[in-house]
This record gives sequence, C-alpha cells and structure tokens, in this order.
Amino acid sequence: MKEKFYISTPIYYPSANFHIGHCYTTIIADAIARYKRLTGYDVYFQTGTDEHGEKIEKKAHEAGVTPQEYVDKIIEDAKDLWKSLNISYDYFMRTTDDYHVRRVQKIFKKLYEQGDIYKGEYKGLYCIPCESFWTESQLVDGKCPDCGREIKMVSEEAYFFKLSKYQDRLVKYYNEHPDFILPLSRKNEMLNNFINPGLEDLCVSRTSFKWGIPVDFDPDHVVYVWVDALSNYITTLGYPEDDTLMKKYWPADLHLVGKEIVRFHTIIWPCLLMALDLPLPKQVFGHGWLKIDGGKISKSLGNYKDPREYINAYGVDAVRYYALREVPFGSDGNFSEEALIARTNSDLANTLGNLVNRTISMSYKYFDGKPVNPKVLEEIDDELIHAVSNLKDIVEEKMNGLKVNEAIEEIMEVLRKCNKYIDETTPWTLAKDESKKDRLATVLYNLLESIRICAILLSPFIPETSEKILTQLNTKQTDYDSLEYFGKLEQDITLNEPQILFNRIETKC
Ligand code: ME8
Repeated sequence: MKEKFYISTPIYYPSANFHIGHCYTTIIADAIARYKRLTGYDVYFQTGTDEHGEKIEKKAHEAGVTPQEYVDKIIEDAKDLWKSLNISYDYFMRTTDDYHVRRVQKIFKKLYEQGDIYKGEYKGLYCIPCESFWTESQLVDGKCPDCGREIKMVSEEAYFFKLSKYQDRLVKYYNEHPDFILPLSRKNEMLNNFINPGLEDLCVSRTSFKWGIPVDFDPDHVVYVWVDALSNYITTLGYPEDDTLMKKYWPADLHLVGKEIVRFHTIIWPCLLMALDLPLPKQVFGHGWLKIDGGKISKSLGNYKDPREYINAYGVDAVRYYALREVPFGSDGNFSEEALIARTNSDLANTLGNLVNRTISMSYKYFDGKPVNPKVLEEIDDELIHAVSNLKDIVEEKMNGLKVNEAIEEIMEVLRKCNKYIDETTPWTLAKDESKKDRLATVLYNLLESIRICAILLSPFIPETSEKILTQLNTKQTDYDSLEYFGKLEQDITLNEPQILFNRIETKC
C-alpha cells in the first residue's frame, strides 16, 4: 500500500479576489503535492476558503449583496485562478458547505459537553480585518501589530475554550517533535511571545454579528471564525461523523501557512486537537511574505495586479517558476515583474529552453531525430553523467527538508552543465568528421537522457513545460522508476520536431 501524504494550504478569506501572495502558498503546496505523487505517495492536497466572519459580512453589505452571494462570486474566480495556475488540489473546501457547518457545531458541542468550552464574559481589543484579539502589550503604537489598523474594544457574553489547560502538553509536544514548527525561528517566536508568558483561555464565540456558524444550543452566538476555519482540516475528512478518511489521512503531514498565522496553527489548533483526543499534525511550515516595494501585498490595500495578467503575459510556468525559485523558502522576498522577467529569460529561456531546442535540433540534423547510444565515452562525459545520476537523490533530500528553491537550483545547475557540455564537445565539429559519428551520437544521447531526467524532476514545479519536453522526446520513460539509472531513454524512438519552449521576453528598456 502507498504511504499517504496530507498537505494543506490555509483556507483563504474570500473578502476580495486573491493576489500573488495567495498564489505563492498555493503554488508551493502544489509543487510539494506533485513531488510526493511523483515519488509514489497517496497524496491528499486540500485548499479552500474561509467564508464566515464580520469582515465578509461588512464587505457584502457594502456591495449590496448577501454574504453568500458575495463569497460565491469570489470562489468562482478563485477556482478559475487555481485552474490557470495548474493547481492539482484534490479537494476545495468551503466553510459554508452544509457538512462543515454541521460538523463544526458537533465539535463545539462535544467540547462544551466535556467541559473544555465554558460560558463567560469577554472584554478585549479586537482587530476586525484580521479577526484577531490582542492584548494591550501586543499592540504596536496602539494599533494592530499585524496590519497596523485601528482596533476596537469589544465586550460581550461569550464561550471560552480552555487553552490554558493544554499549555504544558503543548510545550511537551514541541520538545518531543523538533520538526513540528519550521523554520525553527518561528517555534522560538511562539514560545517566547505567546506560550511562555502564559496561555489565556480563548474566546470562541461572538454575538456582535451573524455571519458565522451558529452555536446550535445557544443560537445568539456564532462560532469564532478561527475555530470554524481550523476545523476545516478534519471536517473534510468526515470528523466527527465518519472516520474512514480520518483513518486514512489524519494526521496531516504538512500545514503550509504564511508566518502571520503560525500561531493559530501551532497553538490553538493543536490544543483543540488535544481536547478532541486526536493526533496532532506532523508539521506546520510558516513561510515568509512576498512583498511589493518592501511592503505587504494586501487585499485591503489593493496594491496588486490580478495574477492572471502575469500568466497571460509570460505563461503559467514562468509564474510558477518565479514563485518557487526566487525566494528562499521561509524568508520574506520581494515580488517584482522585472525580476520575474529576468528569471524567465535566464533560467527558462536561456538555460532550459535553449538546451532542449539545440539538442533536439541537432538530433534531427545529424540523426533524423533518432537517439542512439554507441557509448563512445570520453572523460568529459563522467562529470555530466555523474551529476545527472545523483540528481534524483539530491532533489529528494532538498524536498524532504522543504528547501524547494534549492531543489530547483540543483536541477538548473545540471542543466547549465549540459549547456557547458555542448560548448565543450562541440557536436557541430564532430559532425564534420565521419569517423566521429559514434562519438557524436553518444554526445547527443547523453544530452537527451540528461534532459529526460531533468524534465521528470522538473514536473512538480513546471508541469506544463515538463510535459512539453517529454512529448518532444517522445519517450515512454516518464515515471519516477525510470530515473533509476542513466541510460533509460529508448533507442528505438523518433523524437518529435523541436518546439520553442520559452521565447525571451523583451523589456522596454
Ligand atoms: O489568514 N506573501 O486567510 P487570508 C505570502 N482565512 N503569502 C501570502 C501573502 C503574501 N504577501 N498574502 C497572503 C487567512 N498570503 C485565514 C486562514 S486557515 C485555517 C485560515 C497567503 O486570506 C499566506 O499563506 O488572509 C497567508 O498565511 C494566507 O495567504 C492568508 O490568507
């Protein structure tokens, strides 16, 4: 039986159309999911939308539509965006779906009945756009530390979750699972800023607005949006009504999130799971932010373009590649169209595109598009064959450590070696000498085989391009097992005619 791998993105707020920041998390999750599928896992990749809350209620009101109408429109657009980015999710969850609403109500009731949720009064400082409560000491200049906007004092009768009860068990779990929170700096941040000062019980219901999941035994209250949202990771698997999928996929292997919501995923979520007596996720990775001109890309600031404009202008794989390659995974990075163009030109057009085009064109010119390997090897071949043969293991190591940009760089490095190999072996010179025909065939075979291996390893990152390359090679050796050793490219095939993969993007200046 295949080993399972459950990976999730956050479920995003459909308060406005999604921007390149949402694409960033989703593309990375997709690349990891595709990589795991390639390497033989039974992958469950989930994304979706977090549709309740005061912010959405307000937005819908401003737009003169119901909250449901408001979110339905954005979800349609989100699904179209994920399609245009080739996102291979297995399930798109929506918190307004009936089953989720019902299951969250059951979770809430269970916690109430067993005494982990109790009724009290809440007074606190609340940031509406972030849907977060803050303590006085967490504010920055009296404003929300996340978004910098005004916060308001809220006072209401409310239900509370006994977060404090789980503090010691949470710390123990952190200590026993050093890879639970990555990068490590985020774990220290959680301990120093939130856990060590002491966890307070969490307010988990609201009465100040209506757009949420009603507490079924006290319908003036709606469930706090973060309890509603975090539960998504298990309600979609049937919890608490059906345990078939829970048995198969829970606990999640990886919750991929942006750094600002690590605290919800590594404090509130594990404590809720402990209260429900369920295993905790294996890992939460909090990646950095993509910024524009050094500031956060923000739906509410509206300082961004529709990501489809980039896809239409430069192609889906240029956008995917840029998101995956440009920023060291975990750190913040700047998003700029100039950098996207520069990346596409240098790596995709020059390094990859040129290599594939030159190699297939020469195979046509000298051997009518038929790969043959007479194995007239020379010393210069060793380095290339060695690098290509080791690539699978190197990529595996990098991907297991979630060093996605480094995994890609390793493949690019091998592709650069291939280009260097062409410059050094000069096939066009060999072609002038009939006695060097077998050597020429070997050189081209080595290149074609290197391209095949790199194309398979690139498939999680730039799937459309990978498929185009493998189609040009006309090979059936396209699965992970075919990477077992160098030399699996068939010799009884005819390559398809060369096609340009990426045109260089000309810039105005
Ligand atoms: O937080 N750079 O939804 P959200 C990188 N509904 N990633 C970014 C980004 C940026 N500039 N902007 C957004 C929520 N993201 C909750 C989640 S999960 C149970 C509930 C990505 O619409 C990043 O993954 O505000 C971030 O964590 C997420 O979008 C926030 O999406």
